[in-house]
Amino acid sequence: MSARMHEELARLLDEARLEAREIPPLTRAHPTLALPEAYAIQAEGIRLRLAHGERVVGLKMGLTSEAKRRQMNLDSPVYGVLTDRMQVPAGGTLRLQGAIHPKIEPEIAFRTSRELRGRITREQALDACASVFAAMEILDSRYTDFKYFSLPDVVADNSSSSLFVLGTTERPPRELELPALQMVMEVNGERVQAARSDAISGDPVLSIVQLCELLDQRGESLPAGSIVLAGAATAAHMLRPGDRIRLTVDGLGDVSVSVE
Ligand code: OOG
Repeated sequence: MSARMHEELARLLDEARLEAREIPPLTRAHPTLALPEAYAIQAEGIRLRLAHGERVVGLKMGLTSEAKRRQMNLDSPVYGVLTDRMQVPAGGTLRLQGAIHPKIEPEIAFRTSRELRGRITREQALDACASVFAAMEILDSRYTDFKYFSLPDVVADNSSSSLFVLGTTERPPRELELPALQMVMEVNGERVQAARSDAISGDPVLSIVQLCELLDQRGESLPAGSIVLAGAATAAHMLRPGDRIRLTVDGLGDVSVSVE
């Protein structure tokens, strides 16, 4: 597939996002689309957003839990890119208008304080993380019904990234027992999803180790100062207007958003 085709497919996805319109998965018309090409389309899509004044602030991992892999029927972790315009303030409001079929997921996020590259250990990842937060990611897929897509489709679509919210409690990761944090997500006061944080990659910090390996395959590193979403601990929950969603994580307080 030519660089020109990467650009064309990235534009198709970006227009679908901006117009809140579904399109068929790319692999319908391009059944041989491979993962490296899908990451090239994703990178092209990010370039389009940067051209509109957005700034990269970090990366998200996806499909790092068994619950999510089962929900989406996809089998290996993927990453996507986060920009400043995707961040919703804690306690803020998100508008469903402009979204296609948004869902929300409970996550753990990190902020790095130094660059990470290639094969790293859990200890090296921890050394490079200044803080850990409770977080929620709002996914939206540009594909029909948020279904029937393959791994290359979802990667090309920036791994279904849409918005994210970080909690206001920030802790050094070594102060917590990272794989043993209870996470509870409530909608309008009713508990809808709960899991222990080891649902995420066995230990959320291992999502950073996996992310560095995926980036390395593309000759890239994880820059200092990145926000990293470690991936959802549970299946995603569909959003409806009027919902108030609150995630509580042991030692990391709570974070909420309202839907309008
Ligand atoms: C793919 C992205 C999944 C996660 O945290 O597992 C994801 C999808 O579900 O559309 O972000």
